[in-house]
Amino acid sequence: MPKPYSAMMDEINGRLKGKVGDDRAKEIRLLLKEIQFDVGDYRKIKDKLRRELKEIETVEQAKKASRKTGHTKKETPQFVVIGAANSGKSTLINNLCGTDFLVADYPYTTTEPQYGALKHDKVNFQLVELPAIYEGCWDGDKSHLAIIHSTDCLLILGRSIKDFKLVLAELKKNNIHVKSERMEDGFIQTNPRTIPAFIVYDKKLEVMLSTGLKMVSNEDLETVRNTMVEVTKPVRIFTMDSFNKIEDFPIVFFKDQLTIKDVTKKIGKGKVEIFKDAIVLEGGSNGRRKRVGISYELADGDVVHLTFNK
Ligand SMILES: Nc1nc2c(ncn2[C@@H]2O[C@H](COP(=O)(O)OP(=O)(O)O)[C@@H](O)[C@H]2O)c(=O)[nH]1
Ligand SMILES: [Mg+2]
Repeated sequence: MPKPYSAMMDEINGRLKGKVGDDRAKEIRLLLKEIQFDVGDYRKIKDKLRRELKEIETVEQAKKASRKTGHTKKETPQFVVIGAANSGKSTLINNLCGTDFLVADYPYTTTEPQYGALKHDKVNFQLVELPAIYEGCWDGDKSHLAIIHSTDCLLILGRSIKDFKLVLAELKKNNIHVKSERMEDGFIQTNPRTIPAFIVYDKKLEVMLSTGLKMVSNEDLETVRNTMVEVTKPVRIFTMDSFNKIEDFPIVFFKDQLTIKDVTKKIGKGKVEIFKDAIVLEGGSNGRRKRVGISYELADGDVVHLTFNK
């Protein structure tokens, strides 16, 4: 005799309680096998379980894929902008990127992620607005959580301490930790996930938070842009031709201990094998000029000219 709907939901909720990630997926697969009927209420329950399973699989796949990549080669760090409803996410992105997202007085205006781009200090950034965060917002649908998992940085917005507490609690609940700047090696995707982040607050915020994260007022857009640079710590390397002409746009790296070898690799496949030597202008066009080898360590703003054998 099949169980009634409510009894079945109780059993399912009991069995899934406290289970997350792969464990939860495993239990759902078991449940799907065990529930033999696939009509009426059973169909509804199974569809719900199938949907959730798919969402969990999406997140887990994103996690695994990002773990495999290790060092990212990207030149455009992505900031996901998160915050409670009406915390000014769309307004901030519009102001920073010159986009035209819908800004509205009523909450939950943004139901799909929205994208914007900006360039500051010769670094490109991508901004993504996620729909408003509320308590338990990622308990069911995991697709937005997957976006957070695979992003490089977070920009956390709020108008009150309550807003921030909510966002920080939801992140914590979902095993996402925040830190004040990127990892030494770039935007490495760790497990559990630690993401560089900073906070943008409304000037009316009465007290400060002690999160260890940088905090910037939403009225000070220039500082918001500068903080995006500080958090991601770009190493901008300018190349120079044989006539001492320096390129306007740098090659941008996001890792510490960058060497001439990294730049050589970036310039082309097989270039490391034919590398001869390099001229470096330390810190820019007026910097000290020196001839260096392939393992020479570069710093932000250095100018290089590479020479190859052949
Ligand atoms: N007081 C105040 N209102 C703001 C600020 N930023 C946006 N708003 C207003 O708050 C409402 C929601 O803004 P919106 O950018 O759509 O917030 P979102 O839901 O987080 O994307 C709109 O009426 C905005 O005009 C701010 O910094 N301070
Ligand atoms: Mg919005």
